[in-house]
Amino acid sequence: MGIMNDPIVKRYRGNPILTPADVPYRVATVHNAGVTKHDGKYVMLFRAHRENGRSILGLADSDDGYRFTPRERPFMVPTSDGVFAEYEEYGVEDARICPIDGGYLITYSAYSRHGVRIGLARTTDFESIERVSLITQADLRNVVIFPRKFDGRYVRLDRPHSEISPWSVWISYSPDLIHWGDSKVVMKPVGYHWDQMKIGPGATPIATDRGWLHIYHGVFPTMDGSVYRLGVALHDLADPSHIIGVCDRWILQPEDPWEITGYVHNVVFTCGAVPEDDGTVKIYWGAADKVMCVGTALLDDLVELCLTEARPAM
Ligand code: M1P
Repeated sequence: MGIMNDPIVKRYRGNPILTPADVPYRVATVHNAGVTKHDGKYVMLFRAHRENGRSILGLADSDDGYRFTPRERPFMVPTSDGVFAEYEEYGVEDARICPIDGGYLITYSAYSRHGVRIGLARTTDFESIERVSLITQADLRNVVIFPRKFDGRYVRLDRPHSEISPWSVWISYSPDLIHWGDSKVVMKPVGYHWDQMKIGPGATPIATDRGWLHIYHGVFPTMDGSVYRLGVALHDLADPSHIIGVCDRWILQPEDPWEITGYVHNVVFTCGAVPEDDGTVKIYWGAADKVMCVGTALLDDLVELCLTEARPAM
């Protein structure tokens, strides 16, 4: 672990790395992007509000993971085809990318008059996209799929909400990406902690030799509105329903001016992180629901925090 007062996540000096002004079509925000590496290059699938308040997904490409060039046109807009049309009417949001089976699964929030549910789409090349299925009912979002199968089944973390058990993280399993079940709760907000109000899955989990590292978001209510921060949890490698440890402190909080003030104030929110060969991880976050930022951390440091500063998962 580095020097005691060093930040765990080192912000890139060139933040924010993507803003609405960089996009060649009209958008009010650029945030909450899923990011992955495809053919050695970085692909960022960002959410953008149109000026009617509804969201679409845009794509930006990068050679180095820091300087991104948005494509000329949006990548995914609400469809008018088939069963998806009714459920995407209000927009598509907060995509996560899971590399698996030689391609990429994309989970995204589909908003409509019926609430928010999760759509699953697939691509092999980030040129075309195939919608596969709507994989949750309403009022459930933040779905990340593990980039590996367990006993032949896909595994996901998700975030339902109920008055009795607010905004907790659950796990579910599927043989075919369409039918999901064997669900159980794995992690809950803990009273009088930085994430006491709600938690939600963030980036696609990353395999390390000591477990799956999951970077999640947590929310604390204040008299000045909610504060969104990022934290880490470590899941068992063979059985991801078992959480080895949740770090008791956050790893990132709103500090830069564009994290404190924006479309929604005081938000850092991740949908993607990319592990690198040198043991670092690039963590991408939406800042104040308005722009995209990136920072780096050592994977070993994040894992260590889950082990040495752990609190129970529930
Ligand atoms: O405005 C902050 C975030 O609020 C929601 O997140 P969640 O319900 O998971 O806490 C989402 O609208 C998210 O997109 C947004 O960044």
